[in-house]
Amino acid sequence: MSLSLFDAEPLPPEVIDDGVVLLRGFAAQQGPQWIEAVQSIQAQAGFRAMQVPGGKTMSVAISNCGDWGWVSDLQGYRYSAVDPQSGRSWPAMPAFLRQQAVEAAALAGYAGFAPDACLINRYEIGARMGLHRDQDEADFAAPIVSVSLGLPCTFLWGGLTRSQPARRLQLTHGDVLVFGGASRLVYHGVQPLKSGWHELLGHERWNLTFRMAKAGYSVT
Ligand code: MD6
Ligand code: FE
Repeated sequence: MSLSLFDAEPLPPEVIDDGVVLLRGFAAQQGPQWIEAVQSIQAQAGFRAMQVPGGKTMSVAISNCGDWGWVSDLQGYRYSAVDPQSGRSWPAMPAFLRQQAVEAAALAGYAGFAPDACLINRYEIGARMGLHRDQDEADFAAPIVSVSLGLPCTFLWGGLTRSQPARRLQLTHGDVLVFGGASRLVYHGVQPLKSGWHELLGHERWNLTFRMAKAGYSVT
């Protein structure tokens, strides 16, 4: 029997590392709703290339929703309450996205996750993300919930130091990686997107990362 995109069952949680859980297929059944939500955000705050402090331009295009959005320019990285392109607040986080992210976090053992930011990355063929760690958030006790849509990618899962060898992890449409605990500051990245075609997103991969940018995390 072959399963299509729309009837794929989510698989049991898989522990990747200390504090890191992969929920394969969590978002697959509702893929079209995820995509619709991102398109509505995109209509208000379009994907754009960002410069890194060194002066280069990222190959991944970025947008945000929620109270805070991650931005990068020659001055550095930070969370901003306004979209520097429009001067307006970022689009509100759609309730569907928030609910799904909170549910995924809870399934992974992180009750009380309350995201105030969602960074959205768009990869075209060849786009990549170098090894980095996410350290611009206020409280590293809070996990990050990462959702992959569209074309598959090879995700690099390193260690707490940059020089530690990285494992390769395939992330495909609908996979959700919940990333926290002792591994919250692990180095990670994405290899150049290989050419391919996805029935919902064509030549693209989208990644959404839900974060607690400014809020403190408590499990109550
Ligand atoms: C991506 N993700 O999957 C890039 N960061 O395209 C990340 O950089 C990331 O997936 C923090 C936590 C989870 C992630
Ligand atoms: Fe990251």
